[in-house]
Amino acid sequence: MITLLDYGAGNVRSVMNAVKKLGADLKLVTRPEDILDAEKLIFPGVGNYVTMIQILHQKGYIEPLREYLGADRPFFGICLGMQALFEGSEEDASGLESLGFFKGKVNRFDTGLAVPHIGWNGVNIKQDSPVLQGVGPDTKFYFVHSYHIVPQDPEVILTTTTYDYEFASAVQKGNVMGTQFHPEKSGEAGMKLLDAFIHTRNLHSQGPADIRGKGLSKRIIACLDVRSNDRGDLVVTKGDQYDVREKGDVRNLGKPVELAGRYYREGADEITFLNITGFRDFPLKDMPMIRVLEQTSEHVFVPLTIGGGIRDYTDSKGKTYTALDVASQYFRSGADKISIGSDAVHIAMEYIRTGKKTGKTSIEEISRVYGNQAVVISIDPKRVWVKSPGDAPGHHVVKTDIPGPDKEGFCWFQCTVQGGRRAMDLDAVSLAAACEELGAGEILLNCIDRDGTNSGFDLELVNAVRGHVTIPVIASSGAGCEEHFSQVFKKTSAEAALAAGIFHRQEVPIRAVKNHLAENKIEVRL
Ligand code: 1PR
Repeated sequence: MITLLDYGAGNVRSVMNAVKKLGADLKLVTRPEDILDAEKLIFPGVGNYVTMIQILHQKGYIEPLREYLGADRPFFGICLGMQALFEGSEEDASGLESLGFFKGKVNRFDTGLAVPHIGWNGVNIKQDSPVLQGVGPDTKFYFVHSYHIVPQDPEVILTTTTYDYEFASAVQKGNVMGTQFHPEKSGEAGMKLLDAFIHTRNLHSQGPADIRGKGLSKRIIACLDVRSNDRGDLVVTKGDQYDVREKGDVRNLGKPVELAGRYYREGADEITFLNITGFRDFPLKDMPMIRVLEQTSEHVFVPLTIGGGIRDYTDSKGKTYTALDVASQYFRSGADKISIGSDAVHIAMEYIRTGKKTGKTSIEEISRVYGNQAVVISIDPKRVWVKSPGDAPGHHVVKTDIPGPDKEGFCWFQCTVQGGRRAMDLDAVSLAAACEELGAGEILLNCIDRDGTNSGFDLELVNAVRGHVTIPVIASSGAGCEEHFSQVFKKTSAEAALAAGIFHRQEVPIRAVKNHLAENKIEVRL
């Protein structure tokens, strides 16, 4: 029997699904007494540290947790659930006490690399623990965080990980352990680790170890554009420069849950669902994407992103739903990140115009509650060619090697809303930079000109945006062969690359992309 401490924020459904899949019974903590009654306790923390500590205090969980830990009973803290074991975090100015089981603090990454640290990274093993059976130099786990622990006592470090510098990525003392990475999002490797925690009687480590792991991988993301076709079936579709109709019908490339399952088995590092008509429908109305997420997260143990229609909404009866309500519903259903498209453009334009943060926009509210790593901005830009930078005042203009129809040598990347239907007076670079300031954690950079063309990623676009943000950028649109992926990783600093058509049509398997990247000395999770 596993007891799960769910304090009500973030995606705990994946942990629940993983535990169930591993054959254990599950009980949720609903009262402080449930903590002391637990046989084995898992504490998955996602989101914002301050919110977590406040809730632990409000619910009266701090003292029973301290008693449980003090008695060396089996405990597994994931991400924030591990950070809570320390004495406090730089993220927390509230002054509320943390669990303080381990001496040391939680600090923000101090690096020139992208923060949050997102993706699959290796671990250097420091203790011979039964939970790490089978973990080796090639094993990778999924990380998503901006803060990391700094334990005072090196003996409690179970693993370290290198991201610019080496930081402690897991701790263990007796039966109490925690990982910064998410085993429930780390595919087979993560499931093995959870299995060992659940099914091993004596978790104590057998002494020191010294195994070195590899570095952060470039991520390969499979994207599923989802909408209802004219018969009302929810299908995965795919556009050519955003036009998803062929001879009048919406292209149908398969069923969302089945395809997501296939991509998981084939080695996708993440899966993204975009509800492409979400801008005009209210996503909670008949909740089709919620069922897709619930069903997918039962058997897919890599991160899931959902986009489309995340904005404030008033229904016909005058009831208002905030973007945070919509996002919360998605997180509860199994999403790890939400992606905001059209709303982000409106928010950024207003922010750039006034220079003021209201604290009330979808980006600010969702990142405050769930952490900025949970907020992705999906950008749908189109090229606008100009003869000289002066022809596009107020926009980021780049010199281009792809001349325009009248041999123009410069261009800017114009943002659009409503699935590319409406062009706005904002460029993609300004949008990305404004959204980062407002609290976004990642950029999904599509490209209408390249979408569905198989002609390769728009490297100039990726470089322009990546050069103006410090958060990770996912290059999207145009992948046609393995070489396009090595090209985007060699010629830009994109952290991830996303593709749709070539995977749906089974033209290029995900494994072939990864093997090609590995042959080209680009770090990937194989
Ligand atoms: O504006 O917050 O409701 O979000 C709507 C979301 O739906 C946005 O993320 C927007 O990008 C997406 N979207 C809207 N219309 C379309 C369309 O295609 N008609 N799809 C659309 C965006 C782009 C990628 C595609 C890549 C890779 N599609 O998702 O997967 O271009 O394709 P490829 O590898 O085949 O070239 P909101």
